Amino acid sequence: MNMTFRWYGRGNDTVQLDQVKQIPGVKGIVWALHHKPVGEAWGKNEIKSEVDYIKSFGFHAEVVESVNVHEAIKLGNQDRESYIENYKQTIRNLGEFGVKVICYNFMPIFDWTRSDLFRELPDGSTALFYEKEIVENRDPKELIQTFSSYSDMTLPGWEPEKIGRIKELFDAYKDMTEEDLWENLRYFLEEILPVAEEAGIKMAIHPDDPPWSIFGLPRIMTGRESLNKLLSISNSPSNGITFCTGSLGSSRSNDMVALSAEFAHKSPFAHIRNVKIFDNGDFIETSHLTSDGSIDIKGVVKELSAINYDGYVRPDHGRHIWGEKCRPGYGLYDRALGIMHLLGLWDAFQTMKKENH
Ligand code: DNO
Repeated sequence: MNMTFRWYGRGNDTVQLDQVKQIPGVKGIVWALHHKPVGEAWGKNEIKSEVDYIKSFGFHAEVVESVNVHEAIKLGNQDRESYIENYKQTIRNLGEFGVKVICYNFMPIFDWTRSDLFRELPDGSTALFYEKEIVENRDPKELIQTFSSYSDMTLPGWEPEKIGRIKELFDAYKDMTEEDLWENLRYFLEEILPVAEEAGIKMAIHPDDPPWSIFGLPRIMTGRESLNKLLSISNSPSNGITFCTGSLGSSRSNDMVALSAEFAHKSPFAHIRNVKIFDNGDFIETSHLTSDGSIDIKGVVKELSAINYDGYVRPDHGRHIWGEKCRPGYGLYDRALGIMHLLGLWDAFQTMKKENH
């Protein structure tokens, strides 16, 4: 496995790359041009500048998370064509600078959703929390306002420009069914996959987080059935999955060890993190340790080791520990602990495999 670390860019992250450099085993930085408005093509000069900077620390810059998909494409609007053209241009430009994987998602309006960014855990640290009751009864506008005004660092997926358009967006999705959304995803993929193949890039769809419908909006990347359906759209080697244990795993109906066995080989990128699910369906993010949450992280890494997984992996959201002030879920300390845990498991499983041969 090719260990990576997500970073939000110069002046846009509390974590610096010389700090990441001191985490053992990290080979690459997962990046994006976070200042680009969704839908605009990424230019070569701006890509080069970011890639050069990342490489100057000795990291590779082969994974981009995310190139976000404009709502017009998800809605299947007439003006989707120009946004798809821009997306293709971005793919080509990223390919020129050695990018191998692009993570994207197809969630209407909202990306990842939580009710609380700093819920206290029993050990005094804080983490992202999802309280069903609150999310289901809250006005989505209020939620978006809270999250987008959290700090001067925009949370990905909660860009303030959405606030002004929220009513218009909800109206646009009013009659959309899951089938319609699938159809728009299929259309998008059929357009972009040949371009991605030519550019040597794998597209890796991120599952919905949480993997169920919120605010009455359709959500389609939710579990085993949807992953199979996605793969059935095209057998292009560029049609892949971002295997996110925490997103899929916040639903009890998803057995993450079984899903790793089935889908790891179609997942060029994996996000590995743990969540603890409560009896009423609420969930909180925890440390990466299996015993701290509801997901068998050890079992997932064992499956990855079984196929000598050579895709990119990153620890996902960590807790906020030791008083660190950071982007919610994206501090240095707990993700560094997560990396050491994942690499420790990996080393142990790989060694056992060799000894058994
Ligand atoms: C949240 C992330 C998501 C993810 C996108 C991928 O922390 O897991 O925002 O990057 O959904 O497109």
